Formats: sequence, C-alpha cells, structure tokens
Amino acid sequence: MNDNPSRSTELSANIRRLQNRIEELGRIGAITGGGVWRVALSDEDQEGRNLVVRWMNDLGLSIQVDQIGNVIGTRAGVLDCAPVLIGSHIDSVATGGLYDGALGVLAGLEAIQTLSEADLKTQYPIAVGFFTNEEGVRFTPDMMGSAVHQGSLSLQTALETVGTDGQTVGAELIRIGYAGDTPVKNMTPQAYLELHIEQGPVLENTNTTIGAVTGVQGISWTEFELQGVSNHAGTTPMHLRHDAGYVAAAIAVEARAIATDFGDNQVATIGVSELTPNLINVIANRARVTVDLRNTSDAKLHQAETRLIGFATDTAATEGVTLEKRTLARFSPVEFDTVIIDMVEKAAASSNHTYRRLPSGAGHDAQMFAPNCPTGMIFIPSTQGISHNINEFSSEQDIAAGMDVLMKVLLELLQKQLSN
Ligand code: HGY
Ligand code: MN
Ligand code: MN
Repeated sequence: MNDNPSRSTELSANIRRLQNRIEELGRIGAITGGGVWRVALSDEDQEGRNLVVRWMNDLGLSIQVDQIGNVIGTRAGVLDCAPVLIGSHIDSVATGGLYDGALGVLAGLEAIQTLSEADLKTQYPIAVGFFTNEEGVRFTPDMMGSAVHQGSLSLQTALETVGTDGQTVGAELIRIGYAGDTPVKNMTPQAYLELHIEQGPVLENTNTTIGAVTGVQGISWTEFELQGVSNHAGTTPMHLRHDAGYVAAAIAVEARAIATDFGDNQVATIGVSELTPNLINVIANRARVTVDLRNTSDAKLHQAETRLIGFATDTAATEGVTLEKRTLARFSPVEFDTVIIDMVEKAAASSNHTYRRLPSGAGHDAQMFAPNCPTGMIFIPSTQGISHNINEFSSEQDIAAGMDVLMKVLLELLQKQLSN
C-alpha cells in the first residue's frame, strides 16, 4: 500500500470506464429514443441498485443497506472512523437523463477504484452511496433517503408514505429487497461531496466548465385537491357553476404571476394538473394540481406560498369549490461549507478549468448533509441547460473535468483534519 499522499497528485481517473458505467446503468430503464425511466423503488430502480452494488462488491467495499434502502460502500482508511462520503442517487424522474444522480454515484465508484489501483492508503475511510428516492416523483418528499439518513425526516413517516400508485415506501423496499437493517442516522461523514450536472443554463451560457456550488435554494411543493360539481358544459349557466377545472387553471395562472411579480430567483411550476372526468363537454367536478415554488430567499419563498394559498382559497370559495391542500415538500435554502467551496475553486484553477460560484436551482442529497458536516458540490455543464428531459447531456470532456476536480478535492479531504 502506498501511503505517500504526494503521489496522489499524479492520480487520474479512468474516464472511459466511468463513461462505460454511465452508459451501462443508462441501459436499465432505458426509454426508446433516449433517456431513462428508473422511478424510485420500481423494478428498474431495483435493477439499477443491483448493478451498482455489484460494482461495489467488485471493488471489495464493505456495503451497508439501511432501513430506508440507502446503500453505502466503504473503503477502509488508516483511521477507523466516519468516512469522507461521496453520494448522489440512481433513481430518476419518469423522463430522466443518463447523468442526473448517476454521474455522482459512478464518479464516487471511479474515485475509489482509482485510489485502489494506485494502492493509495488514505487517512480517512472513503465511501460512496446512493440514497433512496431523491427525485420524489412517486413518493414525496424528494431527497427522502438522505433526509432520513441525516435525521431531518423520520424513518416511520418515510416508510408509511403512500405513492402516486397507492403503494407504500415500506412495502416497496421489501418487495425490491432493499429494506436494510443498518439503522438510519448511524453516521455523520467527515465531509460529504457530490458531483452533479448543473441541470440549468448558467455554466454553458458563461462558457464555464466547473461550478463551485454555494448552496441549494428553498423548495416548496403544494398539492391542491379541488371538489366542485360536474354538470353539462352547454346547459349550465355560468353563475351556477362549481368548476374545479377553472380553479385549477386559475391557480396555474397565479403561480406564473407570482414568479413574474417577484422576479429575481423566484420560480414556479405546475407539474401535475389532472381533471375528472376530463371530458370536453363536462364541467370538471374534481381537479388535482401541484405547485413547485423555489427561491434562494426563505423569506420570499414564504411570501410566495402565502400569496398562492390565499389566492387558491379565495378563488375556490368564490367558485363554490372545496379545496384541500397538502404540503408535499418544504426545504429551506442551505449554504455549503466555504472551506469546500474554496477547495473546489482551487482544484479547478490548478487544472486551468474555468469555474464560477453559483447556487443550485435543483434539490440534492447534499443539502441534507450540509447542516451536519462540511458539505460541497461540484457542477459540470448541462448541454442547453436541459435536465429532467430525455435529451439531458454532458460531454465526456466536461465529465473528465468534473472527475478531475472531484479527485483533487477528495484527496485533500481524505488527508485533511476538517473542523466540524
Ligand atoms: O426536485 C428536485 O430539484 C430534485 O431533482 N429532486
Ligand atoms: Mn439529481
Ligand atoms: Mn433530478
């Protein structure tokens, strides 16, 4: 075993092997025409998990599956203590790309394999993990597994969560064989690091290769269930209508108005809008609509939520439609560790990669670790800023740059005493 950390500067990962793994994992749940469907706790997620666990086994990692199905593989260090953890997710949205989440997990595997092939001993153990249900499209909230791992969501609440198809998280974990017995909240890493695609246009539009991520913006997911009265589209006078479809549409228009009026970083998305009976000549008696609000400022996000809910409540009352609302996810903005942000910038500069600081518009498992240990993220560009779309793409050159920065920061973390 080589314990000369200075040799570590010569370490370079095998990008072809990383690309091959991205493509191999991408064949699981592959959508004809491109992209992946690997929704949390589905058969496809199970198959993807099994593949990554096989790769962890091939590397001789000590593998733990916890009670919410998070999987962490660890390579021992000189010290017998909590590891430096590289993580992300392998579940996807229903119209996912090859890189969202998968890049971070497979880059972690590649980093460990590179260390082992160099026979390099590290002070701290290093671990790579994938967390259950990061996307939150079948079971809410998103980042479920990492939230339970770090104690901000109770295991029981998560296991009892009923998905969009009526199944519970607990039952599905058992069905796919990932209801582990390692207790959750069992580990706070020395540090947590995540390589991820930006999923937005900033890096590409500014010709920048590396993002030194400063934090994650606040996220608010609300579901409105509206109950009106079905009636004939032609015979029912307008003043006698209780049109759930109209209220759902009004909520959608108001969500966009909030983003327009607030400006700055405020975004608003109507992701789900379902009418019942959904027929051209029938006034909808039921509607389900979801609103995703995000802002880097928690205070402004609260203002946006208050305006949205006030509008929805008043509009439903005026229309004589009952309204039930459910908060599906609510995360305040988080800041990442300035020491790690500096490390990312220094590592990028040392390899002459262009870099810049930016907040993350998307949620990530990293945000669940940020309150508890030094945490940071490295972004690489998304072509045309596209993600949560089958056309998501990042170039091999940018992946190599992200891997290069990850290795450099990792090696520093693995040998460095970090103040907690
Ligand atoms: O919703 C998000 O930002 C993440 O993709 N789960
Ligand atoms: Mn992701
Ligand atoms: Mn995602």
